[in-house]
Amino acid sequence: MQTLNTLEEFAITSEDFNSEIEIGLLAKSASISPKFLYDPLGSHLFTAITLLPEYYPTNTEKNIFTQYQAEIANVIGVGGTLIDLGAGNCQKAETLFDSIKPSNYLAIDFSVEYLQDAIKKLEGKYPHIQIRCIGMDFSKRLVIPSSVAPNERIFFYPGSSIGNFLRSEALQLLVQIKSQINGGGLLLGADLMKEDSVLMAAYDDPLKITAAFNLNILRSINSHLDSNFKVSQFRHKVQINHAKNRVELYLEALEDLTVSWPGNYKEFKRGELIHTENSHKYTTESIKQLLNDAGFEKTQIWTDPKNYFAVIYAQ
Ligand code: AVJ
Repeated sequence: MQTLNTLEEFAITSEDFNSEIEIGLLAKSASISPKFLYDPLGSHLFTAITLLPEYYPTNTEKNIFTQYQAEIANVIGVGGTLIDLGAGNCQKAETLFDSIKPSNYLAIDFSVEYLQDAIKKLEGKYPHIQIRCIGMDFSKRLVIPSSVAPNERIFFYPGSSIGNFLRSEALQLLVQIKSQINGGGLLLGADLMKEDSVLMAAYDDPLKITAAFNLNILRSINSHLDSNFKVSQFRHKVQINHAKNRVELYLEALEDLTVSWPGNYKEFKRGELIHTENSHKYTTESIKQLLNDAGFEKTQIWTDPKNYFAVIYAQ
């Protein structure tokens, strides 16, 4: 295996994150970036979420890929470099290997240990594909190493992870993707607006897997910052923000408490919230508009019968 993640210029350094985490915690309305959900345990908990019957995005997207596999493969073409943004366990990309026959596969994820385990399993199975991985926080800046084949690039950004970003941030990421596709395209998953009951069940599931996933961010922060968050002092809270077309995840303090870490501390009052995630929901029009604004001129869109989720190929 050739791994790129040891290249210094792309290495994730914990120092970079500590100031970002501190700024978020010390703000009047505290927040933690959702990327910190994906520590080794968090990545496993997210995979568990995708197996929940209530979490419709994964299954719905999978059904769209299955139903329109031939059509999708036809517009993408074969032999390109598949670049997987937020590859996780690489399972979604693997389902495309047979139809779009990539020559190269580059898996990128914030959770690099989890990614490396997944990559090891893939290598033996697909000896004809050059498989590489890189640990990267592309939420701020996406730069594909120049050593990656300069042929057509197919960026793969499934699952509606784009929904974690504010419109301006999403636009910035899409512009960066567009400038690096070399005549290829972007295969994107986007979650669509739907009734509250479906959203609430998906983000506040009865097995409490999503609650565990959200609360685990405190442990992830403890390991980065050497802070002393106690998971038992918080609860998972979900709000639907209709004005902003998004599901919002929070952690609510169950009592007055103080969290400290080397050099600083933060007091939380009972009921005070830490914002941990936005999950924006789109319409087929709003996602097309976003892509057009980022410079993608051509978009093709596939949805499911309930209009829960959209898969788009943008060029
Ligand atoms: C991985 C960002 C697409 O927003 O649905 C799942 C993350 N958070 N349950 C989403 C998530 C709570 C997920 N994304």
